Amino acid sequence: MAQRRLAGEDRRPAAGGGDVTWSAPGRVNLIGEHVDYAEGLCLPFALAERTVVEASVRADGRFVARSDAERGTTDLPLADVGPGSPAGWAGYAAGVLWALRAAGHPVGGMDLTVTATVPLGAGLSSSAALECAVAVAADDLFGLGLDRASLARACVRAENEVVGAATGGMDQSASLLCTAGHALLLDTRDGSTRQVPFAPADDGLAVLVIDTRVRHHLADGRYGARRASVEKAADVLGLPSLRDAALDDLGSLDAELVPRARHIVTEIARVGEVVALLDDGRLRDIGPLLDASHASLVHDYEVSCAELDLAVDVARAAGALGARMTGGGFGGSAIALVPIDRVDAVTDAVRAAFARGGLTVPDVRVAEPSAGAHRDA
Ligand code: GAF
Repeated sequence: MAQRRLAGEDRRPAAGGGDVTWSAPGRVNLIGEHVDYAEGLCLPFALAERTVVEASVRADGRFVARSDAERGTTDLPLADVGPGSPAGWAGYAAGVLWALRAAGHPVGGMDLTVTATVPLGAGLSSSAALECAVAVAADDLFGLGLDRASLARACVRAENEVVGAATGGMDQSASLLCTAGHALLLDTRDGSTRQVPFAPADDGLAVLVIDTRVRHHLADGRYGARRASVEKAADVLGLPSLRDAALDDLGSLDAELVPRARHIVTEIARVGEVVALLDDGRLRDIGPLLDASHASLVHDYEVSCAELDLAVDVARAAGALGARMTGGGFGGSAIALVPIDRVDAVTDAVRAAFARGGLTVPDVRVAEPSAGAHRDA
């Protein structure tokens, strides 16, 4: 990574001296979409693509962060960090320091240089990867000794309160808690987790990630509108969340809330079914559940888009066992479960279909279930 320096800075190296980096991964969610703000179950796994921060303590109480040309440099006193400030990408990073301080932790100024291999806006949690890399760096540099759940909470506050995106906590938990060769079964009701062995290659399979290159932003209102519907539905039903709802309960809801609530109830059930199949060593059989999840996100939750649907349809026709959009939707990425000997055929078919449609050709890569956030060196 770049080893650039800011001019005239007031930096102290980490204990042990020299430059130290921390990194955190992006994620794919295998299933359990848009249920993390309804106390539901999710099943993400970490990608090999990571955001890396070279970080050190600053004695002058400033937050100074630089990244590649697209993201630019931010420099402000930590005391000026708060809701809406700084705007843009740096809010995710500075917001973590703000949230840690708000929780009473002794966090001071920090200098950061950020590099990332997680594509931005691709629905692969580039924002959470940045937050989580900063969180583990701050935890080490300021000797906080916090557990991963506490760090995840700080990252979620950064995103909700400083950036203003009303997201749930799945992405931050995935980035902090995933382990290589596993998917993370996350129960967002009580925060409990279980590592579920997940090594598609052992079954002759691969999970393809198809980045449609349609960019989305979770603070643009559509995500928040879905969350508000779900919270309203729970309220009308007199429940703390839709985790406790059954399909039979939904008849008393206003017509426009019924499909939204139905997605939540059926998606949580699908996660349970997928986990049962994985526990049984039957990864090959989860395809229909991935397909059903996508259909629910298209018709009931209405968070897909034409490009995601094209990717899913073409992948299936070319030999995928199942496919679905992953992440917040409205663009971003789809995943497809593919026999290894069909990876090239599915990749070529998807790319060719987009080219024929005059669309930007997607990036298609095999996802490797990878490690969560850690100190690198
Ligand atoms: C985005 C959000 F950040 C997550 O909290 C989650 O709701 C996801 O969309 C949809 O499952 O990634």
